[in-house]
Amino acid sequence: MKANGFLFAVVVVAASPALSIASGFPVFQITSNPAGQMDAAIWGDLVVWEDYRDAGPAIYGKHLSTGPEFPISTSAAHEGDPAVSGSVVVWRDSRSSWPNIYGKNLAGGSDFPIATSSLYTEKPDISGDTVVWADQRNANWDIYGKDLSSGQEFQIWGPTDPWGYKDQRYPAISGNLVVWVDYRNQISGGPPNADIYGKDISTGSEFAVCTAASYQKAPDISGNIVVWHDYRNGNYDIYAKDLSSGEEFQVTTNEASQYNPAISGSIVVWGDERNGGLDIYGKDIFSGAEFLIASNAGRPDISGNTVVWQDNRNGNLDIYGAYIPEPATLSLLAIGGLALIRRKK
Ligand SMILES: [Ca+2]
Ligand SMILES: [Ca+2]
Ligand SMILES: [Ca+2]
Ligand SMILES: [Ca+2]
Repeated sequence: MKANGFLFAVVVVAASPALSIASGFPVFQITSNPAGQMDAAIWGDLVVWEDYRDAGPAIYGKHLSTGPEFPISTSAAHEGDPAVSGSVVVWRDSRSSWPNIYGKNLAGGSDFPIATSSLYTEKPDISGDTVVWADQRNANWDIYGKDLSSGQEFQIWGPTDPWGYKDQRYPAISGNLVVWVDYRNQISGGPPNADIYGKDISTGSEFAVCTAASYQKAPDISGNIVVWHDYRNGNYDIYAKDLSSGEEFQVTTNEASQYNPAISGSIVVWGDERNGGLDIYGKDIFSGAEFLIASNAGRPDISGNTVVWQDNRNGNLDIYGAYIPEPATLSLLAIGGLALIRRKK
């Protein structure tokens, strides 16, 4: 069903670029503190973010269904870049001088260290019990992981792998599939190049996701679908690949920049400069419906049909959210929009 739906979506996208909904959706405010709240991540109804209300940037969170906001980690050091899966929140933490990876299970217990490399670590992501991050312990960037249930740390791509001595960064994980930005094909003195590679950590098999010319960066993954931003056209667009079929397709074609995508199920969201400033757009890759979510906003994340982002409408950064209508409703809205366009001719 998924493969069929996906092929259908590709046909619709290719044939009907006019499918768009420009009105946006009703949004709701998640934080109101006058300090800055940014870099939100969401899993289910749990939203977490980096928060500047305390002396040192901290991690706060909120259950959308119950509220209110609550502190998660508030050491005097800098905590940032959170990710969440289930009740476990992970983040980058500078309490022991170098930025390390810490976590907390909101179901009980206090902060615990996950990675304490003696050099930089960054960009944690989590799916179930598995945490992944980028790690400079080998004097270049590699990808490491840890099974929180066993406490076992493992190398996902590192110095003993082909091209492991070059940089691998910005991992994302969904189930057993880890994807990352890989500089193995960057030729010294050659044109800028970064690619997306991945690994199934249950089988150990590695695979290329995209090795097109120029930059492919900022991957995210949901199920078998990987999204990233891509500079092959001379401006940033969002691309995607279905790892089960091997089919790659272009999500955005607008000549302005679209970047930093996040995906959940069939919904992709991203930052978009087509209107001059930075807005958040989304697309249901099954129906092909593309829609404006919020203006003057950035860094979206999505779980199910709930999108969250950082928003400067109050003169300081707050976290806002919106619920994306069901794909069937989106399709009807998009078809209605297309009918209106046709009537004007
Ligand atoms: Ca490396
Ligand atoms: Ca490339
Ligand atoms: Ca573009
Ligand atoms: Ca604020």
